[in-house]
Amino acid sequence: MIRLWGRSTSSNVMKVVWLLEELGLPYERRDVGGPFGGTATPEYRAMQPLGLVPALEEDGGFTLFESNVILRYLCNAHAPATPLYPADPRPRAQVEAWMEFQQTALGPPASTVFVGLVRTPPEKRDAAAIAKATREAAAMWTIIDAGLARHPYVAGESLSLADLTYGPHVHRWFNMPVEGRPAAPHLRAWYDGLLTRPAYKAACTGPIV
Ligand SMILES: N[C@@H](CCC(=O)N[C@@H](CS)C(=O)NCC(=O)O)C(=O)O
Repeated sequence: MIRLWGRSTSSNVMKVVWLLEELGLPYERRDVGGPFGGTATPEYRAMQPLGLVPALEEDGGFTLFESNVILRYLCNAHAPATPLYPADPRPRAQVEAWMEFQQTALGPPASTVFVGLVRTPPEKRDAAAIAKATREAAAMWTIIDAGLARHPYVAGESLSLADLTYGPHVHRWFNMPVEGRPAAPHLRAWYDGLLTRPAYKAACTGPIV
């Protein structure tokens, strides 16, 4: 049995839930992190040393952390033929490059914007920090938009793990009260396409909290 530890409001949990739903793999999810707590115990830290979510656990004592690594593991272990993670080295590397871009380039400013606008009370917000992060996130989304002008999905011609890593963030980007959001027609069209996928809708488009 696959057990996913992590609250459903975490973008890093959402992407894993989306994959599990997309692949139709049986799993159970346990709420930990944020208001649920439960991530400071020695047992949890043995799975995720920083006490973050998600963590994956399987029968036999196997555990794993880092959401993008979990995505790759699930495909390798449970769906080795899935087009979401191509076997051919070149398309696989393209998928991995855009997954890395999500973690390192888009993730930090996107997180600052989200936490600032959604999880911070208005009187405590740092408007300058939010504005700066918004500009940085917009620049990263503009790069994704340019790619989506050339091919229908983030890493190429078909849906891949790369798309899954951006899915939770694009829902927030288009639905938070972001000031100065640039026009990104290809990004918008890609997001609208994702919204037609039941697995994406179920995993990534809940209330933004
Ligand atoms: N690089 C890690 C980042 C994990 C992370 O930052 N998770 C956040 C939620 S998105 C977290 O655990 N926040 C604290 C909490 O929920 O208690 C990953 O991708 O798994």
